[in-house]
Amino acid sequence: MEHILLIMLSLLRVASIPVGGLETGPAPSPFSSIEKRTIELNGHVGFDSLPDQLVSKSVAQGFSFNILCVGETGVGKSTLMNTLFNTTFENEEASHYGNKVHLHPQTYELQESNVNLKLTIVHTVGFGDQINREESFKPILEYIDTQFEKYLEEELKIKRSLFSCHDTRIHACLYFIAPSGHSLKSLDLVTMKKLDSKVNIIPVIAKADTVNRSELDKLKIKIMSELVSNGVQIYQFPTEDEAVAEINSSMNTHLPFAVVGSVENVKVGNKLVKARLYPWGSVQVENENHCDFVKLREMLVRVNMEDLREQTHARHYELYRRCKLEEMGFKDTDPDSKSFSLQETYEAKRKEFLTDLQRKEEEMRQMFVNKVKEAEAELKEKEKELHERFEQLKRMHQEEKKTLEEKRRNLEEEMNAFNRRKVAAETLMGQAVQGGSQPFKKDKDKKK
Ligand SMILES: Nc1nc2c(ncn2[C@@H]2O[C@H](COP(=O)(O)OP(=O)(O)OP(=O)(O)O)[C@@H](O)[C@H]2O)c(=O)[nH]1
Ligand SMILES: [Mg+2]
Repeated sequence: MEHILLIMLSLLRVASIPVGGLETGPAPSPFSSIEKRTIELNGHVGFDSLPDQLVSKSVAQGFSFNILCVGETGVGKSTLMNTLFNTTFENEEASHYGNKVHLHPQTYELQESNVNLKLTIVHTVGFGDQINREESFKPILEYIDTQFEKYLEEELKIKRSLFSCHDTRIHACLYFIAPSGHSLKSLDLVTMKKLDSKVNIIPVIAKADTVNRSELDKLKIKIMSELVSNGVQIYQFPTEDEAVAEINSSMNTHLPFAVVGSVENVKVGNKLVKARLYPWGSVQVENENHCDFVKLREMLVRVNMEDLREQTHARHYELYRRCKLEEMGFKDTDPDSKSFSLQETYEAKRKEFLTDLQRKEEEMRQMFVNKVKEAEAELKEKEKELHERFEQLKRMHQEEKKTLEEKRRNLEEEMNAFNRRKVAAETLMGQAVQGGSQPFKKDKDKKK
């Protein structure tokens, strides 16, 4: 809640910045009612260089592109990335014994001609290795959302640096389908279904050299029909732009691309080519009769890289941002269809937050009082028990005292009786002594 309020506060501040505000969807322009007229220029002014200015500015800024590789352990993700960018990225083989899926991002600075590209490759590690795979998609979804969240936070800052900050949002998700089997596994379907509203999914059949031509054709058809029947939206190469419409619409029919990866250079004829060598021949990665690797590279890197970046921002990020802001209580219009007031929403949220805080405080106080009462009752109970015990001991003690008292009295009486007998005996003895020694002697003998 506090977090939401903070974001709202920064949004409020951001909303007051008149120039270069949020990159939101189309807002009603204050100039829309102004009548526009077309007039002829009498000579060259120079604003036709605007596209060139944009190009040189973009080139100077550099570009970022982020690829997410989702696929089972050992399906060929790292090899394909190395083949695609014609280099050797740092790769570590994943273990099959991880207890959950995690994501491993790595960023590289690449340069081609004078264009700098900050490339981030994110691999899923341990995907498909667990016995229970129900939760396998979650870490992937969380990773994608975290990148959107980071961008949104940057957007909501007072001092924003959207151009210079590293945009880590995923632009393309290469989903590696294992070539074994007759169609998609349920793990593939569930994962793609969960990801399709978050990222541009390009499905690829990995290690396509392990399937023969007719089986591969059947597999492609089966995969596509399963994706359609399960309502999974994969990325479609755009056909609006005339310059690429033809190639893109033709490539859409080749999906999912059946790819082969290799970093091995093999001599074929008198040329060195990337290929996989087998005892019966070689599979050339860049030979379109052998696999669709070239089609994938053309579509992903050469033709549609910018569209993938744009779609990520305009479609997937926009959806994330809209849901997030709505979740926080923002609307474009209020229930009476009046335009939305940021100040009012902020006040309403603040009030809601304070009421919530008060309620929680009251709950905690009540809880504390109850706890104290409980402890008090417990103590009272203990005290009562102790008191009863004390009374019992006291009674026992009194009874014992009484018994002892009685015994003492009896003993005293016995002692008195004894003393009396002793005195009587002594008296008798005295009289006997006085009465004569003979009888006394006789008595003495008798006594003996
Ligand atoms: N037949 C065939 N083997 C391939 C292909 N691509 C990769 N391999 C082999 O498959 C094995 C695993 O390849 P990696 O690229 O390491 O697979 P990965 O998906 O990155 O594996 P982890 O990162 O450990 O999940 C290696 O022995 C590769 O040589 C391919 O297109 N065809
Ligand atoms: Mg790997």
